[in-house]
Amino acid sequence: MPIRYRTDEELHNHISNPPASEPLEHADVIIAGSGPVGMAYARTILETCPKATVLMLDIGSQDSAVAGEHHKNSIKYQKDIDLFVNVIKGALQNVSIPPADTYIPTLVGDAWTPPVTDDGPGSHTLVFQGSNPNQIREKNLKAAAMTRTVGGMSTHWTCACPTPHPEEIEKNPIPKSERDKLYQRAHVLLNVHNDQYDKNAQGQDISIRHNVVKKTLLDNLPAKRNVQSLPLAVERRKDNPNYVTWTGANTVLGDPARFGGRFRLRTETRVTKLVPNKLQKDSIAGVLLQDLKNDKDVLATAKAYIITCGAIGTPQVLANSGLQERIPALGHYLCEQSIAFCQIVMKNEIIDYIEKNPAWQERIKIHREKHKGDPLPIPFHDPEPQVMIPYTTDFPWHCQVHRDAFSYGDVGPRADARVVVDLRFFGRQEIRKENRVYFSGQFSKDRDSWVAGSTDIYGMPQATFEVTRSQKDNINDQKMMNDMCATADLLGGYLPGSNPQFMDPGLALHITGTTRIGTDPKNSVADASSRVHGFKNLWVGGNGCIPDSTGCNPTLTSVMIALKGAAAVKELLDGHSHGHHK
Ligand code: KBG
Repeated sequence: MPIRYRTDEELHNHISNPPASEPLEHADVIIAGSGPVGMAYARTILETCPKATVLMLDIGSQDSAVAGEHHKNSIKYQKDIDLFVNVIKGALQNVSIPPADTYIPTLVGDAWTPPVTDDGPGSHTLVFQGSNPNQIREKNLKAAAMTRTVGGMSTHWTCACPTPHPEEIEKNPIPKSERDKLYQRAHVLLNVHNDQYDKNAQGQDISIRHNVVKKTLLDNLPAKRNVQSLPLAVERRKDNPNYVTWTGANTVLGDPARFGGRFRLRTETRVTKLVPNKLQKDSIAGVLLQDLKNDKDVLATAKAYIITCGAIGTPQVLANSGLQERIPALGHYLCEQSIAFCQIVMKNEIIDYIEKNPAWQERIKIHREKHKGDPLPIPFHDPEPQVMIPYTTDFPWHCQVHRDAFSYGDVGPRADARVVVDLRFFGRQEIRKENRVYFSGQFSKDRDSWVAGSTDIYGMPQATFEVTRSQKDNINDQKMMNDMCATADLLGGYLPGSNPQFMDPGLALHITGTTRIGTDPKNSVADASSRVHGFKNLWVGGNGCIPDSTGCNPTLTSVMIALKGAAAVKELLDGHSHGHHK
């Protein structure tokens, strides 16, 4: 029989007097979530507190030999980037799916069909497991999704790590001088480079396509657009420069063996709820986990608790811990980026330029000797373009002109993939309190079931979005779309099926604000060190901590914020004598 804790009383009693048959798990620090942010916390704490122990929990399984590695490091995907689209599709689980229209007018005979009621339109929709009856379609972030695996989204992310423009970071409470140092460290932990597609040590161009796309944009756009290589968490392999090593959560942690047994990872373990201390209101006493493999509840204790389960998972754990009332900003001030997307087939003019460029003749010759009759002067293993047009005050959006395998945008047999370039432009969203995610449901009194709300397929309270774009957002989006089309026109013609379009809301997977840091507990969840307001031993981490609306990708900034948080955790541990289990 799986163990179930029925009352708060029982949870507290167990924490203070654990029965011999059910010992507590213990570590100095418990980290929920094993993405790059969780790993930045783990590494900093383990390196700066030489005796501290860390227990990391993840709801997902470990899906690669090295915990948290980027799956795109497989040669298979580096040879055929389109295949990776399927990996991402398989990894993402949607957050909020409204019930589908399940009325089938052509169903014949005596087959069961939902009863027709007088409850008005939509009354005969079925609520499937995993669908959310409360979700209003018009306010949904339809494509918002989670990746539940060790390493989280870092197992398939694009690795783009631009530094935000000052307008994209004006609400961040960490002083600029301190931020600059933290960013430097974040660059190191994520192994960020912006030259891995430009020139090698011998001064030769690494990628023909990258260099030609970058040159075309530099030649045709005004200097103030600041066209440059996209900073990426990636490094070209020394043993074979045709391939690269993409950063995953493992890169951020480094080899865990160097910490001896001080770092433990528990997989397929749900962080159900934090248990606040009954007497000391500013302290967490323990955390209730569920081992998903056997459905058993487990209690764990630590000196510090860090929740880094993503911008939806983190507020979900806090809400399920009954903390919503104590943290009114939880889930609010949500921002997500719009995406304008298209793919182009490069112009003849550009292909002619490649054909005639003296610097590339040798490579083209070798390629054509091997592949007689290939009309394209581009070797098959030529790396993809990775170019950025950064956010500026006059063009307040972030632009990636690259080739990226995401859950969409594969080329398949439609064209030769070597001549296709993707354009993705990311627009900001005005920061408004009413844009939010909220969580429904609570345990019944005997903790056997959920009442007054539905749960997600992991048994946690269902997330529901209430997000709309303001008129200001819409006007900005329209300008951004026009800018993307003008940029695309410099490079080529639209690939049929990938004409300019806005993607489903939520697809950027860049939700921010849901656990934002700040100084005022009325409009933020945690302080500048990511310590939750009103608690001395509880931290939050991840994109939800970003208090600004950004166009650029958030991971670098989230790691930067986490590094300050980790220093505060160290301070707390230094106040205790850590390393000794209770
Ligand atoms: O192109 C990527 C982009 O770099 C990113 O960070 C976002 O999550 O997804 C895009 C693809 O949709």
